[in-house]
Amino acid sequence: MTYSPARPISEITPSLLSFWKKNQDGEWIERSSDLLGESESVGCVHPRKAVIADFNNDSKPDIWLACSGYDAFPFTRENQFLLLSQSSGVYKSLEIPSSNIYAHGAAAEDIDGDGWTDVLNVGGSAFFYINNGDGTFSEDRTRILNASQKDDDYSTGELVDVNDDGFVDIVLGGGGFNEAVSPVKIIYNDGNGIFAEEVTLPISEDDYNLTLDLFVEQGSVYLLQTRTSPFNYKGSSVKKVNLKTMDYEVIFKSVDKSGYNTIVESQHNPYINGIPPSDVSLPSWIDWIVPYRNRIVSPSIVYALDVPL
Ligand SMILES: [Ca+2]
Ligand SMILES: [Ca+2]
Ligand SMILES: [Ca+2]
Repeated sequence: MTYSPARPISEITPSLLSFWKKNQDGEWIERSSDLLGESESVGCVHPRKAVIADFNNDSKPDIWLACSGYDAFPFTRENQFLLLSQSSGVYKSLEIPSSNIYAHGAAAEDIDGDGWTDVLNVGGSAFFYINNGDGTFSEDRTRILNASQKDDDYSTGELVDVNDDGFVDIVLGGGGFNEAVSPVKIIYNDGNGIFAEEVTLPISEDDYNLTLDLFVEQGSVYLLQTRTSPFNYKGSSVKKVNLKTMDYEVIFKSVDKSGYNTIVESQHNPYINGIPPSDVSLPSWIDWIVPYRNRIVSPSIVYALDVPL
């Protein structure tokens, strides 16, 4: 990103896209000139998540960017963005027309079974972009049936086969600033790409109730959450929800007692080389988590979250 939502909207500038490759010494080397034409290196203003999938079936990964636009009032929103592999060997950047939304999350799977990978969009409501197979996508709001979730404030989602029936299901998280309104939920695929049956996960009993990221692993949903009022975005916690019993346990928690994450309450050793921001008035939270070798890790050097599953 090249802009700051703390600056006036008149100073807004688009993100810059780049490719990096690890060399044999483990160093990251920029390789953008090999894969991006100069005119293709400009992305949307505020990319929030990059989803890797092959959207044009050429066996080369493509990148869908969930974009939210200027992330402060008046939240102007923007079109979603796609980097699509070309036969020339470089990527072409495409804006998805008429996709001017405040997207915070996305996930990719073939939902309608036609062989082309589709996109779940999450940002406020959740709906699909169905891949037409020619680099275009059609908005489809008919597949998630429960009207109650459509206008709620969801910000992250994944497509994963939670019940092992061979069809991906939707896991939605967010909560805005009221988890009771938009609780984390699983919406099951009926086998035809229609999502109707919903299961709601337990509401957090602490003030870490805004879900920023999640994944499903070994029969549990792992939720990365940050705090809301009055400690907005100060501190992070990870909850593990057992899908059989629906019990949850807090397996990681950073407690913000002086404006930033200095104190960690955990049985594990979650912060390695943890470096708090120098400006103690700033909020600080962990952006996202992934499972890796039976542990939960965060890519952030600052936080370096690392706890067992
Ligand atoms: Ca491709
Ligand atoms: Ca499809
Ligand atoms: Ca399923």
